[in-house]
Amino acid sequence: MMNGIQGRGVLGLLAAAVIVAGCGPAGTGTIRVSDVHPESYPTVQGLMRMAEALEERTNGELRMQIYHSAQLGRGETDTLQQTRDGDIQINRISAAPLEPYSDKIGVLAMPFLFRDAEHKWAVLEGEIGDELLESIGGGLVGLGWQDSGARSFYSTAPLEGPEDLQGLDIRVQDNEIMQAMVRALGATPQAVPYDELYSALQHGVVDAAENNPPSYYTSGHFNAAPHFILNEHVQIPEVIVASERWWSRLSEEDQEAVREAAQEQLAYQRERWAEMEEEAFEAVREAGVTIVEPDQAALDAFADAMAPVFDSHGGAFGDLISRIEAVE
Ligand code: BDP
Repeated sequence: MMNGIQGRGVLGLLAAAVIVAGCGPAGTGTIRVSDVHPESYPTVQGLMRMAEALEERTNGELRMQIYHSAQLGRGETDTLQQTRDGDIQINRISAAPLEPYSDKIGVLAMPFLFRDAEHKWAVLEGEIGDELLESIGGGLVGLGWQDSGARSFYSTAPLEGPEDLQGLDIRVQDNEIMQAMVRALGATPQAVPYDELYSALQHGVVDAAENNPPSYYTSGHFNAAPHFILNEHVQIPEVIVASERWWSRLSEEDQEAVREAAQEQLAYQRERWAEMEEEAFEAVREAGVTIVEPDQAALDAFADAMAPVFDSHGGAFGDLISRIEAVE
């Protein structure tokens, strides 16, 4: 079968080249933006706010077209590759699958790294946060953060503590530290793209997974895995990244405008996040989900069970972990 480009002739090839560049003549054009979540989800809402800010700053020259609901690919590892290639110009992804694109950002997947949400934001909005964004490479450029709360485990069977996860097949993101964490719990990590996880839970391909309450709710996972334990083992933020291929063609002014727009959406995104978290808890409880709030002993048991991850993976981050811990 003839592919699209072959069928187009010389003019078609030129048009295709413009599409591959992802941008029309210097500084103009539509920016393809990817997100796995549905339109009403706080990450997409944040991107919409960023789009408004960017249009305003560039007098309508840079427009973001947001492809939400995983329209552009099969999971984030896939859309990250497309971003590298320049087919997607901006991607909103979790920091977890960014692990191979930075020697520092993986630190955010360390279990119980942050004392609480304030500590996390003091780190992300401070010097270390900038350092982490700047550390992103491999064809990507880090632009800014979004809130993603904290991740907890959920399962098809009741969960009271870490012992209930032993022997299970647990879906984790594409991230080595997360895989090590699940192994430390005596379970088997399984890589399943986010938008295929509902079916994997439903059909028993995996027994359990972990995520924040808004994702648990909007993905419908609560229907297939109605036992949620609020153990909050990691607080991995969301990241807005750009394709370097596209980025390097922008004028300095436009780069500045994109960076500022990415910064500007954060306050709004965090408000939407807080609202969505409440909504998610309420909705899943109403649907009959059991949310177990573990006591201190159960939380300590999770932290103890996951502690080996610091020995196996912590050393790679040098003094970054202690610098994060020292942030007030
Ligand atoms: C959600 C993140 C999304 C990830 C997903 C996952 O917002 O970016 O794709 O988790 O677990 O919380 O894959």
